[in-house]
Parts: sequence; C-alpha cells; structure tokens
Amino acid sequence: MRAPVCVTVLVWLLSDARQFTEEEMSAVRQRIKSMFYHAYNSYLDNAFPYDELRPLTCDGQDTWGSFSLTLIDALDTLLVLGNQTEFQRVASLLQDTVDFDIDVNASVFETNIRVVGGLLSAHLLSGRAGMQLEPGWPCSGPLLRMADDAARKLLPAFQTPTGMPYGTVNLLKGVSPTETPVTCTAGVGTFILEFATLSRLTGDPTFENAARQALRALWKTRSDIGLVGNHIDILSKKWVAQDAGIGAGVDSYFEYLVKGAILLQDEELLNMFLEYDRAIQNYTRFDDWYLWVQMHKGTVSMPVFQSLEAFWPGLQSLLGNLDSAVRTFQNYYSVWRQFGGLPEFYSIPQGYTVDKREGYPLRPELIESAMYLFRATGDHTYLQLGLDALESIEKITRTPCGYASVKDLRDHQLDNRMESFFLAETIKYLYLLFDPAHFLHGGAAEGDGSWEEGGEDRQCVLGAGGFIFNTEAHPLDPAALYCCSRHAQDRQELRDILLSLPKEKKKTRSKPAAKHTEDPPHGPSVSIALKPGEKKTPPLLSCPVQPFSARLSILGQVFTDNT
Ligand code: DMJ
Repeated sequence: MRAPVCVTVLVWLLSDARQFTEEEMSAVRQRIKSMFYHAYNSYLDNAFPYDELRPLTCDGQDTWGSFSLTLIDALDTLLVLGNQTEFQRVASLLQDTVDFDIDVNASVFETNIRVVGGLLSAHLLSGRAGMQLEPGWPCSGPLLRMADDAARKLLPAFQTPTGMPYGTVNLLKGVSPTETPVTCTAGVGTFILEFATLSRLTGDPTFENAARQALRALWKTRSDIGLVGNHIDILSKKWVAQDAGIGAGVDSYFEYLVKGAILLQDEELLNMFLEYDRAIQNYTRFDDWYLWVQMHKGTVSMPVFQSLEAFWPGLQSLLGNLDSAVRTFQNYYSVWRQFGGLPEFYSIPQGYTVDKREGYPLRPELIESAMYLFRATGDHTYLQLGLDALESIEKITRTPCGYASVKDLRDHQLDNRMESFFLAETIKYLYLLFDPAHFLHGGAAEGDGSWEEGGEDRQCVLGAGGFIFNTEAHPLDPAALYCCSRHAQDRQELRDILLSLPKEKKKTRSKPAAKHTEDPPHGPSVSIALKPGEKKTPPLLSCPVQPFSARLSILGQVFTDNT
C-alpha cells in the first residue's frame, strides 16, 4: 500500500494559494447552480427531445443518436445539485419517451459512456432521489432495465473474431456489412465499468464477459516496448495509427483499467495498467508533459499536449502518484491561464495553439483533475483554478440560450454547439470541487445519513465504499455491485444445495413447499438448507460494506498491491 501522506503535507505547506472560506465556497456553489440551470432550462425550452442544444440559434439537433442525450447525461447532475423533484420528473419522462429500437447508427463508445453510464448512475442514485423503489433495488429497477436495453443494442458490435468491437452499430439492425473495422483504442477498451456494473447488478454475465474479452484481446496487441497505438483494425489486429500517447483516441482505455481495478478489486486490470504506465513514463514523459511517440520505436511523433490528456493527473492521484500528478497539473494549468481555456492541441515547443485545433468545446478534464487533487491535497490552488474556469466559461461562452463551445481561443469566436458532457461532467466536477463534504466524495460515515439500505431484505449497505466515476462523470457504487452479485451467488448456492439433495429427501421436503406457491422463492429454500436441530445461522444474503482497502483507495487516493 502506498501512502501519499508526506507528499500531501508538503504540497499543503508549500502552497501560498488564496484560502477560500466555507462562505466563499458556498457562494461559488450557488454560481455553479445558476450556470447549470441556465444551460439546462435552455435545453429543455429550446432543444428537447433532440440530443443537444444549439446555443447560438436556440434550437436543437440530434448528434450521437436520437435519445434526448443531454437529458440522460444531465440526470444525475440534478441530484448532485440536490434537485430531487426534477430528477424524479425527468426519470419518469425518459422512461416514457426514450426508445432504443431505432434505425440509427450510433457510436458504441459514446452510447455506452453517456447513455448506459448515465442510466446506470441515475438508477443507483434513485433511492437518494426519493424515487419509489422496486423490491430488490438496486438489483432491479426501471432505469436499470433501460440501461440494459441500451447496452444490449451495442452487443452485436462485439461479435467479432477477436472480441474487439466495431466503433459504430445500428441500434435496430446491428453492424452494417460495410462498417469499417478500424476502431480507436478507447473505443475498444472503455466498457468494463458500465458492462461489469450491468452484469453484476442484473446477474447476466454477458456484458462483463464482452468487455473483458475486448480488453484481453487489446492487451495482446501491445508493442514490444509496451505501448498501444491510436487506431486498430479489430479484424486483422493490425495497428492502423501507431501514435502512442495518453490523449484523444486512447485516454479512457487507461482510465478504465485503473477505475475497473478499483471498482471490481481486480488485479488483472491493475497489472495491465501498471505495465503500460512503465512504458508511458519511460517513452512519452518529458518535463512532466506527455508527448506522442511511435508505438514500436518510442521516437517522438507529435510534441503536443491535448486537452483530453488533462484527466491524467486525476487518474494518477487515484494511484497515489501525487507528486508527479501535481507537477503535470501545473503544466496544464499554465496553458489554461494563457488562453482562458484549454485548446484542443497545444504545441509544447512553441508554447502555442496548433492550426485547426484552437477550440475549447467546454471540456471537463482539467476541472476533473482539480477535483481529485483538491481531495488528495487540500491545496486551495485547485479552488482557484475552479473559480478561474467558472469565470472564463461565464465570460467567453455564455449566450442568451446556453453556453457555446469556443471555436478559437485566440479570438473567442463561438461554435453553435453545447455537448452533453458540459452538464454531465464539466458542471458536476466544478460543483464537487467546491463541495468537499458531498456524499459522492465517499466521506460518509455510519449514522450520518449518507449510507442507504438496499437489496433483498434490505440487507445491503450502499454508498459506504465511495463512488467511482465513469469517463462521463457518472458515479457508480461499488457496494451495489458487491451486494447484487452476493445475492446472485447466494441464490446459486441454494440452487446447488437443492440439486445435490438425495431424491428421496427432496420428495419429502418438496411436499410442504408445494402448498406455499405464494412464498417468495428464497423462503422455503433456506429452511431446506437447515438440518434438523441445527441453529439458524446469520442470513445468507448479507451485504457488508466494501472491503476497507476499496474504501481507502477511493478516499485516501491510495491503492493496494497484492501483499
Ligand atoms: C467525454 O465524453 C468523456 O469524458 C470522454 O472520455 C472524453 N470526451 C468527453 C469530454 O471531453
């Protein structure tokens, strides 16, 4: 176990950042809420049921599908901001209006992270949102069924000889025979969080198996020096784009290895990441920047920083690598200060934007890292970044009907687009940065009202192991996964006991059970498992809180090794 305590103290002592009082932080939270409602109400008034708002023309457009994407993506943010009634209204509205049986070509990656991830997280938060819960929740529920529906539409993409998925699927007809077999690395390796969550909540292993098969196939394609490229032919396993780095096309693959390892307490995923990380540090890191290199030779191919890479310091903090995370964050923050936003590409040697990549589409990554680093260090520099970000977004991107992507950070020209991740991620991370006591930070304790009961016979303790955010900032509760897979396992064990009973015995015991056809399925089974005179043992379906190590990994920014 690596404990970053010394580093934390050092960073804290060295920082001469302005200190924010609780009143100041609360005032910033109010400003963030106003920002959210300006964007959200504009979407509802002008764009719903389209996927996205067009903030310059005040209308809507379908972009990633045709499923009111912004509303699905924003649903859990409503609860994060404390709006239970609107959460309830929208959750019902989506159940009534969204249909995934549509003849639309959708990105497998985007549909997974935004739609499946958004619905799963809303499902897991629906207890806190005061929704009426089905018996057995969180192992069942209408939003979980919607997530299952959407994810099932993606499964045909995984039916390939390698198990690596196509990038696009038609939600009604499956993969087109003319579909390109070239998928980006993140498009192959960004499923384990949502798919394992689905499998463990519902008991259907199909999803987790598909995600794992894709991950294992991808792992085998790494180069001799331990790097992966940017785009791969999923049929021939040949690398089509051979630039290795941590940004666009690859980013969330690495993120899911780390977060998958934490969510599922899975060493295989952690070991994959650690091996990649050694190569990344060796070949791509220069002065705490990360460059792009040729995946086989390690020679620099592009000395640029991409805005998508700004998630990396946050990810490093989850592994306890705080020192290097802090230095890399400082590099990235200097770029934000230079332009009032992060350009999509920034040339490190020239210290300036790159042609045709000068935009800032309201991305969250730097704010996301600030949230993790503030949580790990308590350094108010990260709050200052948050305030800077809030102010530049207000000043540069606000329009009478929403917030617009910046086409060019040099002259602040705007684009007619507000991506759904602005409400799902950018605003959520900004709010959580200024709310260190929020239940999503996992600081809850028994008795403070943040833990919830759930599962069969309400024997599970939910929310006690912290939360893992998917790459679209949708929080997932490890305790819920644990709880529902325990239920499934216990049911299987009971089934096995029943099947192994001698025939004679089975007959006599099944007689009284037949009279009780109304009994819940587990009642009679439990009594059959008891021998005459045996004392009743504690309930089989128990659901203790997450193991202490899992909780630590989330709260203390440390990780366990196999010792
Ligand atoms: C989001 O959809 C996700 O964070 C994804 O991993 C990367 N791109 C956007 C935000 O920039």
